[in-house]
Amino acid sequence: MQGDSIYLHFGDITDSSRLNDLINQVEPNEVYNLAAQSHVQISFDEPIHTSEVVALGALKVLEAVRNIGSSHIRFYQATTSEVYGNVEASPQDEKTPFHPDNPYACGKVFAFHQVRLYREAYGLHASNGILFNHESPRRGENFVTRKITRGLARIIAGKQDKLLLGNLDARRDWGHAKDYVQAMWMMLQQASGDDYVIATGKSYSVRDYLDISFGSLGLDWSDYVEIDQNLLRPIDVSEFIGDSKKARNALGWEPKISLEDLAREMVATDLAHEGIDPAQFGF
Ligand code: G4F
Repeated sequence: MQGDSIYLHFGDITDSSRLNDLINQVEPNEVYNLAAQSHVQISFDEPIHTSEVVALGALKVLEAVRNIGSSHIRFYQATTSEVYGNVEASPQDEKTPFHPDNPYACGKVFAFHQVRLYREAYGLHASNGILFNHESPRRGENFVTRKITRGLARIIAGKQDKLLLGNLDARRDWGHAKDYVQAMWMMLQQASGDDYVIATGKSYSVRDYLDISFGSLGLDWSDYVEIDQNLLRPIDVSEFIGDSKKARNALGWEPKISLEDLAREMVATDLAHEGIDPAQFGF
């Protein structure tokens, strides 16, 4: 598929032969592996599929890159704060031990070590970006930030009365995807591959995010939110908070967009999606 400046090639991350063909055909300079079944709760329901995509999928891309035998290719792996699980250490940095608490995170730990191994054993320019939660108006609707802003816009539009959520006490270090994508690119511009935590260093609860987004329209979320026991996970990580000192020093990276601005952007986009002019609410 062709656009103005990008080509989209179809392929399945679990299909090694297709990955090999594509890497040979495209001869990329940089490969970013962002492919995943990335929903934590779904990974409890579909652990095998999740592992095939998240763990073996990453290894298959690495193999395709190694097979081409071309030393100029730089490889980025989307690792995640989920690799830390419920650890005592806070904030988490590159030296914090891994304790994955769901099938998705277990797959990501496997992939992390394969990337490190390919770097050390084969000299591949390969980096793990240990990215904490990153959101934008393009976020899938079954992740909590977007579920909240979509639900809020639908409430304003009169299309739903209630918003069903799970654990409101969970705390996450939420940044804006735009800032985080820049960090991914910066990693591949370095002389050699390495592992970097990318985070804001601030943690907020789901309740805080409700306060910010409903508050931006002058509403009290407790009038609309109900807890659905089915949305509680077998294990949920209570708090993530990242220390990205290494990335700040080595890459010169820092997050620019606050959680308040991110939430307002998401609320405004979802209002517009419902045909409501965000300017009505002072946006
Ligand atoms: O938005 P979430 O589903 O994101 P989660 O589980 O933190 O994972 C996201 O970020 C990770 C780090 O970058 C990625 F690796 C991963 O792929 C994904 O992008 O849930 C955030 C928190 C959780 O504690 C969850 O229990 O919100 C809580 N929550 C409460 N009610 C809910 C809901 N999460 C979802 N998805 N839906 C709810 O109704």
